[in-house]
Amino acid sequence: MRIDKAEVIVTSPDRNFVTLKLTTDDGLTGLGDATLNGRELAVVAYLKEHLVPLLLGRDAHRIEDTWQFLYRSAYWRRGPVTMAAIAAVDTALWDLKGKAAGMPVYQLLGGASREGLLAYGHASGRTIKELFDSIRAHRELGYRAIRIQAGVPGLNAIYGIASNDTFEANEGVRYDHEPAQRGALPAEEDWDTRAYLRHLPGVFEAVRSEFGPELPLLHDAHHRLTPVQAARLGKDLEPYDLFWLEDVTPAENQEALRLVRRHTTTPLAIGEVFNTVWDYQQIVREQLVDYVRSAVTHTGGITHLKKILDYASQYQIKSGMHGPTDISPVGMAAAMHLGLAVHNFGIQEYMMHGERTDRVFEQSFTWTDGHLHPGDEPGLGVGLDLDEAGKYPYITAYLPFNRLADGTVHDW
Ligand code: KDG
Ligand code: MG
Repeated sequence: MRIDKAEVIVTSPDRNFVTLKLTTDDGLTGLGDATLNGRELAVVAYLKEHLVPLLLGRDAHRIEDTWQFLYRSAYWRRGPVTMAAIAAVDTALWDLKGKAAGMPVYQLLGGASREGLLAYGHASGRTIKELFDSIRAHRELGYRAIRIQAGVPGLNAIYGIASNDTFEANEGVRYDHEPAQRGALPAEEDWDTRAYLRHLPGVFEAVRSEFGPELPLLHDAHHRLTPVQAARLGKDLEPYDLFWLEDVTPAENQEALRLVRRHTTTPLAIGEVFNTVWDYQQIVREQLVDYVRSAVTHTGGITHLKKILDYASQYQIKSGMHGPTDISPVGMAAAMHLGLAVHNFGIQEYMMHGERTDRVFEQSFTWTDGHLHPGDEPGLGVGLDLDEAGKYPYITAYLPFNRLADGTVHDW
């Protein structure tokens, strides 16, 4: 089974996606997600200019060897662009191996460790009333775990709070199919950490008294706090029994989490911007977090993320794979196969894709009672309709950024 053809497909149905499609000499095709939100074309160039020529003629069965070859032979290791490109190759090779074997990928990874994957969605609101509406709408969609993001009085625009347009377009479900905004320049938002820290515990108090103690609740701080601010937030949220508090401090400094951990028992999650096991070395060894947030798409594929999860499992740390809409249906399927197979699955983030995206990518996963299952099609169980994909050319889009009241660019 040799790789005969390698194509990079860019499409923008509800948002931009980059997909690698490998075709073998015996006619099988495999797909890999290479979408890097806001920097998509850098990965396209990396794949087209540097990896595709290396792949042609290779034995598609040699997944580990191909991974090591692409990673080590480059000399320049790690980084989101490199690791998203390698992830796409790796994922497409697992898809091919599954099709060649006539088995879903999770079977090749050891078989199912559970019946389905508990998933959480994103409820948000600028006010408590909007937030409650959003939580109710998510429960009606079947979600059994919910991330809570809330507006802060005095701040105009905060990342993760869906806009009015989004609210209306999606009939009350505050889903942002395009968390990056289409446009030539990134949008500017505002931020005030003290106002946020004062406001958030009251939001969780209100949510717990309305929805009771059972519902698993999560929150994402989007890397905006110093260690001591994060420690305080973790303590203040302890009465509300969070499933996790995510990305409290900027991800570069792993030591920051020591201080946070010393002061709070609120479970911590981090890692959606990490790319390799080395980013996790210290925080896993010192048990500074409870969940690792890496996606297959941004962490070198199924092969490498499985190694991270196996390492984490030695320290009772579980998976919490990143699954916003910028993870394509191919990346989501890869996450579901891996999550079903590993023992230390924790929870899966799942923001539903838009209808146009679902027409471009034919999918076979199921969503039952708040749980995902990748289905039993051979490989990943995702197809790509090239005619549909061709209708939606790439559109420049950036994630927003934020400034403090005095104009300083703040962490994100
Ligand atoms: O591309 C980045 C976004 O998808 C990310 O900011 C979303 O933080 C996020 C999350 O937890 O899904
Ligand atoms: Mg996040």
